[in-house]
Amino acid sequence: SETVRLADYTPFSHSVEHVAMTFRLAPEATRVTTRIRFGAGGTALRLDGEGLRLLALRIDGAAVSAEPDATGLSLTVPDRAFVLETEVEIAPAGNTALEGLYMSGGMYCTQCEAEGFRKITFYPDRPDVMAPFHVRIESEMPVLLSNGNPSAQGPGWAEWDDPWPKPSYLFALVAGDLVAHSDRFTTMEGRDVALNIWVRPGDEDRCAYAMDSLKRSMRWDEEVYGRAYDLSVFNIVAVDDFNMGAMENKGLNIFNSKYVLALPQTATDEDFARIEAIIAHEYFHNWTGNRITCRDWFQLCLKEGLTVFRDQQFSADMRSAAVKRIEDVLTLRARQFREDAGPLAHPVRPDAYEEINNFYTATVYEKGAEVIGMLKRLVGDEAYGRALDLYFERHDGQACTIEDWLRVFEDATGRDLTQFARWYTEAGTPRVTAEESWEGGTFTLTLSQDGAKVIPVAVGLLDPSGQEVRPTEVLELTEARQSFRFDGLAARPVASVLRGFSAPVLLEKPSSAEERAFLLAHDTDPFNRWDAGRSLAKEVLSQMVVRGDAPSALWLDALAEVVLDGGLDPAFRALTLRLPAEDDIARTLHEAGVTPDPDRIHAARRAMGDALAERLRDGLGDLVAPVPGPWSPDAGQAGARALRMQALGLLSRLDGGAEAQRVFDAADNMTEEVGALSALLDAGAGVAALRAFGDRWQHDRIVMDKWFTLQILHAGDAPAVTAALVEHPLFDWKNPNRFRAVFGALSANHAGFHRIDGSGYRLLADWLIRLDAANPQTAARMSQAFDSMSRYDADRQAMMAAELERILNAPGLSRDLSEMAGRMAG
Ligand code: BAL
Ligand code: ZN
Repeated sequence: SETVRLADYTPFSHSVEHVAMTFRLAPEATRVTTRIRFGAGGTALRLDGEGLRLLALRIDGAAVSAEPDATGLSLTVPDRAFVLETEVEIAPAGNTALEGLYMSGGMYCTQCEAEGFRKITFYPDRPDVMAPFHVRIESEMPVLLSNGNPSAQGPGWAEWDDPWPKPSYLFALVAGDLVAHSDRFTTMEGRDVALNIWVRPGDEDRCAYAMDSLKRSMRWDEEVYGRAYDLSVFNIVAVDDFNMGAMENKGLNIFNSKYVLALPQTATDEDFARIEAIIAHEYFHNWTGNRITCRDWFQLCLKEGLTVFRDQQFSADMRSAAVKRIEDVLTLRARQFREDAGPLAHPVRPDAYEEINNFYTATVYEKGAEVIGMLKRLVGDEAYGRALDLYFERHDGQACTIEDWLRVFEDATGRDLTQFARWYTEAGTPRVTAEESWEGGTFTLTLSQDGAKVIPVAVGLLDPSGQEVRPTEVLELTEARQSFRFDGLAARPVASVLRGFSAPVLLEKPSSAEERAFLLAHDTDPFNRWDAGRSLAKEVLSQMVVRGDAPSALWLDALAEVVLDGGLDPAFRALTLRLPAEDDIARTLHEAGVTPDPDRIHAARRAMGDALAERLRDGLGDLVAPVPGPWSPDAGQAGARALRMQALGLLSRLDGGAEAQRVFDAADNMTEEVGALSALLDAGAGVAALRAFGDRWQHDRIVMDKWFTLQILHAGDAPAVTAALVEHPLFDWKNPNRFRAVFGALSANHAGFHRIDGSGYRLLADWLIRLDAANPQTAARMSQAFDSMSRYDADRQAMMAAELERILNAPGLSRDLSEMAGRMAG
């Protein structure tokens, strides 16, 4: 396969002044006519195009004959402005890859990012070619949608006009038998905007939360970033078969239905929070991504890192900033640190790829957002605001690079960001070491790093009674080793380092268990308070795995103190109660030079939970009491339910699941239904509840995904349970959500996936090979389960390597999966 390199970037030969398209929709033979007005640009024109049957080609009205090759069309064109017309035929019904124009549940829809538009028509399918589009759709379907504003319609047709120049990856078209949940929004500029969420008939009562989230997102972007919406209509469509979470097409966002549809009975609190975040994320892209886009796909983090950062800010404002930060760091460590530590590690701005779809990663998205958070921390909130204003002013309508982005900050602040730019170009998680000394009233903190980056390290100091004696200050680590002095202290302080997780680094700070228990009890920074408990728990768990120790009383007592403190936010207490994941322990052990044994890790984590249940025995009754008040999706109630469900899981270890069964039977919301079912499954008492759940929800695709996931996640022998479930009539493997529900759960069941008989590895590889023939993008994404190979013992490594080899030898393997398996096989 060919490698695409950042260093090889060259601008496109021609400008595109305008695009007019006509779609005559039919499942097996859709006709697409495209009329492109090109500016002058020389006589050689190369257009992308894949799987298109070319029917006609005209230049300035005169027929031309040309033969497309496998990836596009090369033409000789006039050395002046000209109009190119093409007519092609495509077959959306057979498109199982879900890229380009395809069908889902009887409706037509599109997914063009990153390179799907070339499966619709011949075009310069690259983000730096931007043009206004006019689209005509002809179809018997009642609802016909495209980007921009509606311009005209009649029986069997509709026309749309998008005045904002956009790259082809933001093109979208939908045609279906749909109903809308509608509302209106008036922008701060006085524009009246029609808001519609389009769903299949019967789903319209499940859109209220997504609509509410949309309106709050629109207001928030006006208030916080000064950005208003710019069309007369904003459409969202829910689609069941979708490779990603959602897509920010201009004026026509297309969503995976699980991130739109929600009722208290069908969606958990986590689902509600994710819907709010993804609705916001796609909406925010209208400015960070659409109005200002990427010059090339190497710059993907320009829009994704920034837009994730913005949706994180939004969720923090809507909910609890402290809890949101902890959740984001949990995700970052679980996904991005893992990625950075393995064969798939790459810089936030990669410099080479074979298949760009493989770079929609935790590194580009989540680390990309962390880099922006660091930049904001370094320059301060006020300067960040000025820099963003300048970014929108200077680059509106352009396709930009990370250099443009950093230049804006340099110009707004006068700061040289040459060293900071390394965060974009160097892969890997930096290690920062903190050492302390105390002499004559002066506390010295010495920080060192294994690289040469600018690292903002937020630090605060507490006195021995737990009072804060130095508020949070951002230290800038720019050298290999630097000392920072704090004078005039009456007693040796306890340092709280890397507050708020001020940089995405591995912090090594030699400190006693007592000191961490002290921080868990007293730190005024909620993130570090939680993280002190986390690091203590990891240490205890590691010692249980390696030395067979019992869980330490110090940890149990310190944790009980927080969990039983009714004055603390229940969401925070619930997070503190959450034990480190087995995969996280495996990574931590590996980093410490210990080969992780998945069975021992699993057993130790169970023993840890049992000990915790014993320690909290007297308090669990109160903690599992029903959450008062009518159900609401807000952060307060969600936090209370999270704590209740954590406690229920512990109680089930003591009562065999009796209380969980009562909660399950009485549940009127999905959070408690799933929480109780999980507790029952863990207690080995879930057979009846699982059957009841399946009977109740068998007609609901989104809920049934949970039914598949839960059984595998809580299975003793996950591969065996998975192997049985793929025979289930509802296992529709071509639906990405269902495939992920099953095989995502298999790889998330750490002990099960890594069974020493190799059955987990084999089963996943079998299905990746099968899925690859239908949907390479999702197959490649799911193959990432193998990226932790090098952590494990020689037997497991050999078995994983053999499966990767088997994948690589599969006939007709896609570029997507071939690149991923090749990188992981080494
Ligand atoms: N642009 C792909 C989907 C998203 O990040 O919003
Ligand atoms: Zn995005």
